[in-house]
Amino acid sequence: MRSGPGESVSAPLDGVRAGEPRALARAITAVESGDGRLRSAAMAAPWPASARVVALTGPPGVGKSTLANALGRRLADAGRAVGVVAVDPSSPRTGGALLGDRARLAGDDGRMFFRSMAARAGTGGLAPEVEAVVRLLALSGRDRILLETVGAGQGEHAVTGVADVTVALLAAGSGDAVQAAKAGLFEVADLVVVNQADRPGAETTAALWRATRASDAAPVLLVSATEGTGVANLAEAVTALLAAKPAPDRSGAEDAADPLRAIRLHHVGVAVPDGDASMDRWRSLLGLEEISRHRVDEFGVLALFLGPSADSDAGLLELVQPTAPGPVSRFLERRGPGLHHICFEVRDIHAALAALAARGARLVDETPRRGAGGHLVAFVHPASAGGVLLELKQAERPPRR
Ligand SMILES: Nc1nc2c(ncn2[C@@H]2O[C@H](COP(=O)(O)OP(=O)(O)OP(=O)(O)O)[C@@H](O)[C@H]2O)c(=O)[nH]1
Ligand SMILES: [Mg+2]
Repeated sequence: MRSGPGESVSAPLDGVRAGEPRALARAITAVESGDGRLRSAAMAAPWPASARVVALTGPPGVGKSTLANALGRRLADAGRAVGVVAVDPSSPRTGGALLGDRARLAGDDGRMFFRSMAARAGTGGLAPEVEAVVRLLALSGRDRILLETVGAGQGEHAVTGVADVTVALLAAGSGDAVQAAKAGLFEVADLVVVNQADRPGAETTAALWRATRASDAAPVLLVSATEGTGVANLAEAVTALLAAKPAPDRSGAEDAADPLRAIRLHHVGVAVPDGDASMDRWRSLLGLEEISRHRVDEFGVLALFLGPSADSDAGLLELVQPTAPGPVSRFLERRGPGLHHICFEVRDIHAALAALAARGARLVDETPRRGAGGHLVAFVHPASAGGVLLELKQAERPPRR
């Protein structure tokens, strides 16, 4: 934050914009390893209108990487500049498949840029790094970006916020997968692919899928990623969908120009000596429910979040109880229980901190820390905010408009 006026950020983006594969690879590595400034710069850059994103998602080992490779080559043959990013599940796996993938598929052979990246667990959505890497690929001139993610539970809807078209994969012969898939991503898929169609059971799996779904179900295609059958059909179907669907609004330019524009009150924090006792009081007073509770050792507190109901997007009340000596226990000693801080959610906490620093605000945290629930947070000193301790929290994903 105290370094010069951003040469270190714009220079790597210049290389990316020039389409240099090595500059792109370096920028991805930097973003992947937590370079928040570069990530912000990538997110702030205008999205090239011709770039479209196709998500390939499905259970581990179903053939997503193999299909991304086959589909990518098909699109490259049709004259597209293709980039593939494969998001590895964050749990380390044994057996070498993952490393094999990385080695076999990484790099740029002149026709297609392929890169896998690790994504950390527990974000409940697509990691912000992934979105930034997609943007880097777009900035580098790739106009068809294939995004491989493991669809396994909640975060999967997040992919549909980034992708123009979402393709969900099932393995041939996996009737169980059809059942499991019904509740998840397949609800939002534009296309369903039964992969490994060279194996027995593909037709049965496709029939099962059709039978479990209403008439407006996503069309199902049979594909063998290894043998290449059905890949041309898939490329055609994807291309037709891209032509038919309007691109999502990725401009973000206004918000990017001012990262404090789209802030939203997330919660009000109240310091209390005993969270549970205090919660009982708020329950009977306003009928608030417990939404979540987190022990945050970094801050020496237990945080209880209360709100009208779990699915409400109303602002929350946070009861902060000290579990160890620290700022909150000192606050209680000095002032007793009461209003402790207010927290705003921001779409890019690094950019928001930079903007606040540029406005002369006194930051308690110059770089974000992990707060309740593992979210990135940072505090601004009350001296800069009318006597109120101000918390910023990274939004899980950009607010919809
Ligand atoms: N027989 C057959 N095997 C396939 C097909 N597609 C992929 N495979 C094989 O299945 C294995 C896993 O393929 P990947 O493409 O790595 O699967 P993935 O979904 O990317 O796996 P993760 O990224 O680990 O979740 C590899 O050994 C592939 O060769 C297919 O269409 N038919
Ligand atoms: Mg893979």
